[in-house]
Amino acid sequence: MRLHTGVGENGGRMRHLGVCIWVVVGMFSLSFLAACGSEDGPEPLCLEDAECDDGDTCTDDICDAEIGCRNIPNEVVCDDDDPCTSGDRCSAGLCSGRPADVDRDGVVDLKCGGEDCDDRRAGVNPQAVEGSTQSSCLDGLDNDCDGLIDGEETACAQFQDEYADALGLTDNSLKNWLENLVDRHSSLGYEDAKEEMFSWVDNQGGRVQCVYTGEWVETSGIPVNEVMNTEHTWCQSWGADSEPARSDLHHLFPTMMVANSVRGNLDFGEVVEPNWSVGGSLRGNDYWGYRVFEARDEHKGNAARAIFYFAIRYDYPIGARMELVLRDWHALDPPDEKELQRVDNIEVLQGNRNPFVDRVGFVDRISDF
Ligand SMILES: [Ca+2]
Ligand SMILES: [Ca+2]
Ligand SMILES: [Ca+2]
Ligand SMILES: [Ca+2]
Repeated sequence: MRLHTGVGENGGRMRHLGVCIWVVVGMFSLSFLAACGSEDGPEPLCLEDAECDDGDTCTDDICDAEIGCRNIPNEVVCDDDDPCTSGDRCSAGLCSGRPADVDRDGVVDLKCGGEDCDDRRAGVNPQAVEGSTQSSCLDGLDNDCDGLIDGEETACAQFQDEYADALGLTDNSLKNWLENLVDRHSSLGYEDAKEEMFSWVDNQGGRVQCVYTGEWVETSGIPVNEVMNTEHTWCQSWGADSEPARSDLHHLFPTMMVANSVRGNLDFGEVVEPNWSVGGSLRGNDYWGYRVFEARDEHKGNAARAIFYFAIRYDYPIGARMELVLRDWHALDPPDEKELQRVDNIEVLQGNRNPFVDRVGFVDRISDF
């Protein structure tokens, strides 16, 4: 807050006084000078709200010429700079939030002093029961936060499948195990892969949907390239330009030609300044000013799992910035029935599955792709 004397800051008042003095010198008595001075009234203590800025988000700064600056507490959204709070708001002039419970399952995150071992998944916390359902035993997650995963839980012993031998593996040992598993992939070749994708894998009653824009195209086979074509989620220029990667359906998706070229070979990211947007997908700069592509919400997880699969299958690293984003997308948009059906269909065609669709918890057990 600044103090305002009025002296030298009030150009209008000084000019007014100057006019009065000129009149006095030319024609009238000193008593008139006194009258001119009194016309000004008391000096204003401030002139505009900007002068009253106290640098505090939690106050509204208002200039009142008679009282001076007033900084009135408000209740706006703010940021208290504490990663362990959420929903920060101003109250009584201070910014504060609730203890972090990002997934809103009522349990505070482990790293913030609570007991939620996974604050991105509401179904994972100490109150969950691992073993109560088959899916809780076959998701690769420690659903009840007790340190035991799937088949390591006594209650899950009856549910075992082809991933049972990966229990307890992490990082490179898990990567290698998964690479050996997905290696049993027989390539269809590019033309046949596209034909299968448009005519069967992603064909719903004679129509195929663009994964980025949500637009539908009527087709029974490979559509006209200028309308709809094939998105390589792991871009061809990143290493998917040769076989069998080029025709591996686990990372190929139907997209409108325009959306495909807008994505180009951009990294995935969270767009804060969009310069293109259709159907929820965005292109533009991210928070750090990098140009990125953001898939619409219903495809975020699918895109993330396609990238994780490709990195394992063909032994490529994922850039650190994009990997962070994809981990969030993977948790926020878990596999649904449609995605599982797609993996089933592709397994029929090329003989392997995407393990990150089958076991969402595998991603958490690999600290660096
Ligand atoms: Ca929580
Ligand atoms: Ca949780
Ligand atoms: Ca589990
Ligand atoms: Ca457990």
